[in-house]
Amino acid sequence: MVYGNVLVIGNSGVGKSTLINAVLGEDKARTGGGSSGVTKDIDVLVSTDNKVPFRVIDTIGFEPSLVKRYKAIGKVKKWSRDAAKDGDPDTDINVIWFCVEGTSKKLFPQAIQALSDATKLWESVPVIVVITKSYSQTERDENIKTVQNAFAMQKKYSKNLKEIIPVVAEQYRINDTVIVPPDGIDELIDATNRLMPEGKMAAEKDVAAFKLRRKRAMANGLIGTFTTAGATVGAFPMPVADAVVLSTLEATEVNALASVYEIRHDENSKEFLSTIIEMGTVSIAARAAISAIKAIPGINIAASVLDAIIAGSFVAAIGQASAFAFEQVYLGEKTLDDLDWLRKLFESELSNDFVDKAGSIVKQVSEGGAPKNVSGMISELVKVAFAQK
Ligand SMILES: Nc1nc2c(ncn2[C@@H]2O[C@H](COP(=O)(O)OP(=O)(O)O)[C@@H](O)[C@H]2O)c(=O)[nH]1
Ligand SMILES: [Mg+2]
Repeated sequence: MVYGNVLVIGNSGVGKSTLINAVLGEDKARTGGGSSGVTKDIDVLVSTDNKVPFRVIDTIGFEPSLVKRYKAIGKVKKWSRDAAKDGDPDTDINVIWFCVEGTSKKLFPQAIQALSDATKLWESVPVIVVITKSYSQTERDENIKTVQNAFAMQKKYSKNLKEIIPVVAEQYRINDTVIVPPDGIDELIDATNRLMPEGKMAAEKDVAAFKLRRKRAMANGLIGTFTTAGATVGAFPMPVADAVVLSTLEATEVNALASVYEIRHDENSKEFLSTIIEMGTVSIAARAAISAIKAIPGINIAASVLDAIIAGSFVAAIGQASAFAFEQVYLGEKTLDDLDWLRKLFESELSNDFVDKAGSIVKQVSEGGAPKNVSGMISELVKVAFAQK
């Protein structure tokens, strides 16, 4: 059984593939440069019969040329995005081996910078720095210190550095009589196994954070679209009463946001969803907010403009408050039974703060004279005023 994945990165030619073969105990990875020896994109490697209990992912090198390096980083990022999207725990990265070449310690700081850029998605995954080709015993301490210093300069990332292990993956012949034997491979396997449980939890945390960021981005996109639609409904007289069109729009918005946060329509969610719609459209809080905005002294704008601002603001505020409520349920902080909490949330979202924001848009538009593209301009103002901080 394999129970984790190790991502191996480092400049090309540092000895990643040779290292992987030494760890797996067989020649699985292509080595040695030249067109046949270069790993293309990404290779996912396992030992025969899974003797080594983790998968190793060999990557193309991080070339010294910037363009090529960004390409390599892009491949790693794409792989990580796809893996996270699949939601398959077996495609998480649990430990990262970052390979630097023992014979070129001047390049360590630059190489370690590239590592942090390429592995942002796995911001909590443990890192082992592998110093490859550590043929010279006397340079090992100096090399370890250089790695530590390079990490110390990266405040955010330094907590991920768990081990620095010098290795010789294949025996190295210095001259006829001096041969450096393989070294450090067992230590690397042991350290990787030891870090695996921590790496599993870190990967779960990072994937959860990634999914939440995507949900927030999707929710914000939806709220923006519905806000524009709301301002448009408010700005132009409709054959049907605006209130009817708006509450339909708001209900559609709330349902779309619910599905972003994986809240399904069923008996459990029914009351939660209807409470949101009710609070957002017919509640005392909502009515009070509308009267308060209409009563702002000294406003000098057409009724349709005022309606557009109010309608857009409601759609934006309901969207933001629902997205917040759904997120709390999604994260397990609240349940679909917490209706009192939900009512209070909407009451507060549609009270003073709401009137302040919508009121300031009213004043801005009133002072600026009648805008040409009423709904477009208003929806932009509303989006800015109600954007989630
Ligand atoms: N003797 C010896 N050669 C090594 C070692 N590590 C890498 N090499 C050599 O360095 C070259 C590049 O290694 P490779 O694994 O293909 O690097 P990669 O591009 O990072 O995958 C090859 O010629 C390897 O044989 C080692 O530990 N010992
Ligand atoms: Mg290689």
